[in-house]
Amino acid sequence: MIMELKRRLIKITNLYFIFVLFGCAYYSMAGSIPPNIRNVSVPLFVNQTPEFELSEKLTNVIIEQISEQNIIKIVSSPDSDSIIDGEIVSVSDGPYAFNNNEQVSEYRFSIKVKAIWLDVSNDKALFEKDFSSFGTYSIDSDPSSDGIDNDNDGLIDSNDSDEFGDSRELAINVAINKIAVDIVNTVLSTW
Ligand SMILES: [Ca+2]
Ligand SMILES: [Ca+2]
Repeated sequence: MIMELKRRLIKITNLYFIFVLFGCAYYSMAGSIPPNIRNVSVPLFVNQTPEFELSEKLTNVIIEQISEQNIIKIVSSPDSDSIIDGEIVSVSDGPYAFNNNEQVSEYRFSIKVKAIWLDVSNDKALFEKDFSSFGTYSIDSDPSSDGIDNDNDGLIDSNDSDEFGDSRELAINVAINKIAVDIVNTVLSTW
């Protein structure tokens, strides 16, 4: 019972923290938006890697974040006065943790992305930056029973409703989400 309460509290605290984070950032930038930037387009990121569907996933999460947080109006490319353009430069899978027998117990999926936010009318970069992130997974077990906090939210396995399905796929989604939040935060802090 107490554990359950504790878990809920952690989940609520995390949500609250995210809300505060975006809430504050949104509040503090009010009035300081460059007057010529009224909207943004986010074309599909270029994928330089052989990994499938990364561009679609990443571009979609960025667009989702921007509209959910009501940061700036999203329009299609030819009409926009700013563009968030990017490319997925590389991905890699490597050992992350070892067990007592010195065998790999956790792997790490890493992703590197280059992104630029362009002020179209002034042909000027509002930011140009490299982003990287990772997600961890175990190859021999299910994310719901691998003992790993796959999405790093403080909840593990059956205590976390997000931990299910293919473990590497989950690690990829975690890495993609982190990059998207990072890019959106950079947009917010550029103002
Ligand atoms: Ca897990
Ligand atoms: Ca978790």
